[in-house]
Amino acid sequence: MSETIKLYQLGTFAVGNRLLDPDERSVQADVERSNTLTSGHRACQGCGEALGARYVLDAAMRATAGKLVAANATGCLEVFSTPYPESSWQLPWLHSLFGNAPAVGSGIAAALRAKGRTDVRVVAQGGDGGTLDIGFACLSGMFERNDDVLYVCYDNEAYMNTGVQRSGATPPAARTANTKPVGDEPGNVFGQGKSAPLIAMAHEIPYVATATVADLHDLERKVERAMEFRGARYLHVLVPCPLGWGSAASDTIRIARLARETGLFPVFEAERGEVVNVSKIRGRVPVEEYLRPQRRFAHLFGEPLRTDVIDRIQAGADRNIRRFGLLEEM
Ligand SMILES: Cc1ncc(C[n+]2csc(CCOP(=O)(O)OP(=O)(O)O)c2C)c(N)n1
Ligand code: SF4
Ligand SMILES: [Mg+2]
Repeated sequence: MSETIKLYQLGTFAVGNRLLDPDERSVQADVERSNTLTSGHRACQGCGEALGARYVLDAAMRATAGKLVAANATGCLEVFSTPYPESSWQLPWLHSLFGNAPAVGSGIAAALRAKGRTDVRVVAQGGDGGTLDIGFACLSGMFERNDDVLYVCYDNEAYMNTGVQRSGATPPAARTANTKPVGDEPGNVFGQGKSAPLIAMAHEIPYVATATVADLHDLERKVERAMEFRGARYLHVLVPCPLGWGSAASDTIRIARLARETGLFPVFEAERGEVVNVSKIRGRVPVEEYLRPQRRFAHLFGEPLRTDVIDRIQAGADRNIRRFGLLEEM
C-alpha cells in the first residue's frame, strides 16, 4: 500500500516554516519577512555577506512596503546569488558592472523621478572592492549630486570573488593573494587604504552608518533610519568571510563582534557630516583576540611572535577608540 505525501516546502524553508503555529516558527519564518535573498544561493557556509545582505534587504523592503529596486555590483554577492538563469532574489534586481553600481542606482532613481514614482525606492550594493576601488568615482558622484539612493557596502576586506586579492579596505598585515606573509612587513602594508564611511561623511550627505553582522537588530534599525531620508545615504557593513579570512564558518558572528569590541571597526551613525550616535564597546578586548582565530594573520603568531606588528594594529584600534569615543565615560 502506498501513501501520497504532500510536500508543501517547495519554496523557501521560511515558507514551509510558516505552516507551523506562529509560536513555533523561527524568526526567519516571520510573516513580516520578505526573504528578499532567499534560500538556494551558493554562498560559502558562514558567509557574512549573505547574512548581512539578507537582513539589509528585508529591512529595506519592510521600510518601503515592498516598493524597492536593487542594483548589484559584480562580486560574491552577485555571483553566488544569481548564476544566470537562476536567482535567489525576490525583488526587482539589476546586475551592474563591477565598477558602476552607484551610477546604475542613480540612473534608476532618475528614471523613477521622471516617471513621478516617488513611492519606489532604490538600493545599490556591492563589495568593498566594487565600492572603495573601482566604483569610487561613481559613488562620489552619487553622493555629491545627493541622488536618492541608499548605497550599501558589504566589507569583507578583499576581492573575495576572484580569489582574495587586496582592496583599499584590506587591513594592515592581512595576508591576501597579493600581500604575501613574507619579509619584514608581512602581509598588507601599514599606512595604505581608506575609510569609506569618513569619505562619505565628507560629502555631507544626509545619512552615513556603519554596522556589523554581529548585531542584526542594529543593522536593521540603521536601514530603516536610512529610508527615512531622501537623498544619498551610505551604509558600510562589516561582513566576515570565512574563506578569505581563514576563519571557522561558525565564528562569523563572534569575529564581527570582536572587530567592534577591539575598536578596530567603529560602529556609528552620522547625519550631514556629523557623528550623531556611537555604539560603545561593552567589553574591551585586545586586538590579539580578534587576530588569532583568522589564518590571514597566522604569520603574526608563529616563531618569532610578531608583537611589534600586533602592537601597531593595537595602536590603530586605540586611535579609533579615542577618535570616536568608543568607551563609556568612567
Ligand atoms: C572591470 C572589471 N575588472 C575586474 C573584474 C573581476 N572582478 C569581479 S568581482 C571582483 C572582485 C570583487 O570584490 P569585492 O567588490 O570586494 O566583492 P566580494 O567578492 O569581496 O564580495 C573582480 C576583481 C570585473 N568583473 N570587471
Ligand atoms: S568567498 Fe567569502 S564573501 Fe564569497 S561567498 Fe564565500 S564566504 Fe561569502
Ligand atoms: Mg570584498
